[in-house]
Amino acid sequence: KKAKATNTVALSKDQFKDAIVKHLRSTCGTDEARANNQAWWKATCAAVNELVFERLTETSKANAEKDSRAVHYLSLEFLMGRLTVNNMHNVGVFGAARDALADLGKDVNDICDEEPDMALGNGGLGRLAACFIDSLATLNYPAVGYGIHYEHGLFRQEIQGGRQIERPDSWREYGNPWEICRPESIQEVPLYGYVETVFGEDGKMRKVWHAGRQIKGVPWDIPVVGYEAKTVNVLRLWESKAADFFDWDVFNAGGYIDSQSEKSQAEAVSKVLYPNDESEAGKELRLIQQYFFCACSLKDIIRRYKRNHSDFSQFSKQAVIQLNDTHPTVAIPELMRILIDEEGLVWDDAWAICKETFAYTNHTLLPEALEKWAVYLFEKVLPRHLEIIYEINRRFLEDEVEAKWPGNDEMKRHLSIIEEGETRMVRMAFLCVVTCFKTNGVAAMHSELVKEDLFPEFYELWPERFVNVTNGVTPRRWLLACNEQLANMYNETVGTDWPLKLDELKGAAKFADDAKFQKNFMAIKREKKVELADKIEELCGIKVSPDAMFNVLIKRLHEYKRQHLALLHILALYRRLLENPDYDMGPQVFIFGSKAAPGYKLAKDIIYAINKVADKVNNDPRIKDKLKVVFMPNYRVTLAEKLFPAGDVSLQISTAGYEASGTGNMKFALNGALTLGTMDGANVEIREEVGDENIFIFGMDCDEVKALKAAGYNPWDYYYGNPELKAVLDWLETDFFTPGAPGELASIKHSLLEGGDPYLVLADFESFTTQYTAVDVAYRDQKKWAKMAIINSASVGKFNSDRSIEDYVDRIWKLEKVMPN
Ligand code: DL6
Repeated sequence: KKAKATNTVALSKDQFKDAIVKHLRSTCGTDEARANNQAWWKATCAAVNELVFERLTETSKANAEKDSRAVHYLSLEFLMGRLTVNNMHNVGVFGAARDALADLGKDVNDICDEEPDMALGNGGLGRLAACFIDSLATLNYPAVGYGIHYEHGLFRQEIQGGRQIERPDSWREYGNPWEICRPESIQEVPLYGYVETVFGEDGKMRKVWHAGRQIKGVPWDIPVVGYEAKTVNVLRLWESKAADFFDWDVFNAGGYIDSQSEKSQAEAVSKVLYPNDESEAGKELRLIQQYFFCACSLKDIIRRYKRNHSDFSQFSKQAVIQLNDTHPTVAIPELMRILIDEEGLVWDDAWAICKETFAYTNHTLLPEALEKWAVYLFEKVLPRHLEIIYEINRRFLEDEVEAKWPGNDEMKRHLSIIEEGETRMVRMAFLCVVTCFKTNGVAAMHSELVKEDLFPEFYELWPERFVNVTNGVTPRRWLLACNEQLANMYNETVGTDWPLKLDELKGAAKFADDAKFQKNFMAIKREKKVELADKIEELCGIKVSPDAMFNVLIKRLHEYKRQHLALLHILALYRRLLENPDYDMGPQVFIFGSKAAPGYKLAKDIIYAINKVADKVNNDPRIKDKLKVVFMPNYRVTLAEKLFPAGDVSLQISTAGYEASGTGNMKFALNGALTLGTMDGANVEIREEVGDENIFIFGMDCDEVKALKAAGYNPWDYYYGNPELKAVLDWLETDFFTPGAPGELASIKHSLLEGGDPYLVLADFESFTTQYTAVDVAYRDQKKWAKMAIINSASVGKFNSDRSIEDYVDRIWKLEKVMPN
């Protein structure tokens, strides 16, 4: 039994076949005999789009007619991955398309493999945005995602000699069938220049921003297809172009290069996604990127609002703007500027509108990721916005801080949106919290830390503004599309409504002890492991056994995520096996997938070390294939879709208090992996759902981490206190893994000892290795393991992104559903 197809729009196999052939000819200018796979893919997408575009038009018509309140999700990142399979599932034609292609002599997987990943994001934050817009469409909520149409998404990672090499990613080099250019909605964006104070005939003072440059924002719309395709919303991505890019006079006078320079400067704005989600980068260009997409998006929102409204009195009732982290914060002073300077509102009215329109999601507690912009940069690029920020700050400090803490200048300095110092900085997170009617964290524990540790005084001022919305993932992509076998098993067990009501998987938990169910469940897991093992051999040339326990650690590389803790454990296992070839452990494979920010040296050193250790371990006959280590290059959504279904053990090993939520942890559990993790982020809530006996928790909790740090953490105590830990750390300094080049892996040891081990890797090592022994023992009891895996998969309905969206709607957005005709 296949997952339920929509009755309203689905096509039969024959209809689909006709549509593909028609588009091969009329859209791709070829035919069945000559077409290559790229053309087959484009023709297939065009056939799907016949359904998608119709629903897109119906959706925007329904929204316009109802003049409904909508959420505008502003995000510098949308990590969409591929869309073909997802869209086919959501419009209910996957089966028809697969069979139609088969009849035409084509394999659906080969055809869909032609699609490049739309990698317009770095990691969790960007992928969350993609899941959220999927859920918004599925739940029929009026919503627009706004972002940047980067020419190059996140870099493509190659591994050469064990090291990460970054290559440009060109996701739309040969065109992308999912996007539609909308020149009718182009926007102009001013930059630089100066502000003039003028007095009108009525004697009123006005500010006029004389911009030094203008660039153009060209919108590209990606349809966002809700499951069962009732609603098709839009992700609108802005591409930058020169306002008047070609200077004929200069060109005719022989200045061929100069005539192009404005064009290249303008186009640089949407050229690349900054490959770092944890700190500011690229300074001026990045600030311009942020302003560019906020300015275009606000103009777009206001244009749509003005179709039905002649003043701004209803604006905040019609539009809610969600700031996905602080990256779009400049939208706040931009809306103030538009309302005051262009629309003639007085400050108080404009401020009231802003305060009711914006909401802010915080995704990190790491101090280096909390954005600050130098005042001098603002003054240069956005002089009027700086004035507005100063005024927001003045009123905040003089009115609200003064009222709460009278005469307390230290508190004013502490809470000021402007940080004083050698270089004065604008604290973007403060600007968000001061303005937004809601600030949310992304998991229960994180939201508590946002209140207690990050913004305690703001929480004291406005406790009602702080809420939690635990993250979620879309089950359409992360189960239905990526694990068809398990999806079908659930269809047979609990019915076909689970892609919309993930809680219904709970019905499968009662079979957790059933021998036949266990056998089928584990057979599917094995099938996915075989598929992954083939992929590993293809990409890495390493043979791994699908009967080994697959331990998977896939996420961006960062010290707080502690990939190096897993590496130390691997070294310990290797050492135990060398010392005692009969050391009692089941065969294990450790699989990593991770990109490091290009400028983050230690992160790149960790990738190198994993690869060097892998070389040695995988080729050492003494350990008889009991241990294998794999680093899969170019980790991205498409690879993730193969990794999540195949994992046995989901490694979620961040230092407690540092991972805001995590979403990979949810995808693994949904696909029947057991978590080995710390009490961090959403691991805490996963444990609540699956039960203490079905998860492996290790290490210090958040309070213990804080206490150890406060008491003065000394990593050397752990180094000298644990001979195995000392031995593996010392090993990194030898040339055992890098023959002839001793010390090549030493930076890891140094960061953990001389560097002070900021993320307490050594403190958690012993607990980690001990708990891993328990995992190994549990895995070798396959009946017990099957039961635990089934309970995990069946119990994580809470982590459906539809639930997250309903929480946002209930706690923040207050939207109503609109059903297109
Ligand atoms: O909320 C989505 C995701 C969380 O699941 C991760 O725990 C968190 O690390 C990630 N945060 C970022 C930081 N970006 N910034 N700024 O990506 O968000």
